[in-house]
Amino acid sequence: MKRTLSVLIFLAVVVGMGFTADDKKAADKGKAELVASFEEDGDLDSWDFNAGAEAAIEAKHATEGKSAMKLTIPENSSTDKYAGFGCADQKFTSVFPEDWTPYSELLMDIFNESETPVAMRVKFKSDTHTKQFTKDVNIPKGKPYTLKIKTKDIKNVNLSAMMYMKMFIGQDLPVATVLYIDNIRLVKSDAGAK
Ligand SMILES: [Ca+2]
Repeated sequence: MKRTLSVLIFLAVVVGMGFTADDKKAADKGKAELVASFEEDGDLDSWDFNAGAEAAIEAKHATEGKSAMKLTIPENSSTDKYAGFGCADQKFTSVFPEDWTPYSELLMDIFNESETPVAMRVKFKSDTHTKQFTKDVNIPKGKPYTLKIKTKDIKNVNLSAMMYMKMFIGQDLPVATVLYIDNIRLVKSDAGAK
């Protein structure tokens, strides 16, 4: 009898822990606000692609919904090292909130399908392009990867007046690079959620 009770208590604890983990997961998900999921061709209209970069919606490497954006960056002739994607001004505000102060982190799921890791730069601007900050990032090859940029690490820009984000290569690429990008989201900070 005593042993049965112990087993029951043990099970209750395990089940209780299970619920706790699920609750935490749900809470974490609730704190992330979806910015872009790239589900249909029209979703590309809010973005600019330049210096030879091309984008398409494909049902591959999706981490949110059914599709992701396939971004192809051509091998570089060194005439333009800024091939990539991004959005500014009205396009920016159609995708992102202008005020990033309630958020702690920008997340973006990326699958780098090329043979090598790729070094990229992410540039942010605020206050009608007068303030800017560039962060270097390295995208590993051949595995699901989540790019995470903490808003507190975005220096020298006014987080309450954001109006530009661009992700581009800052190097010559010997071969074309293919990235699948999905589930761009902003995570609410604990302070902002209270
Ligand atoms: Ca998606």
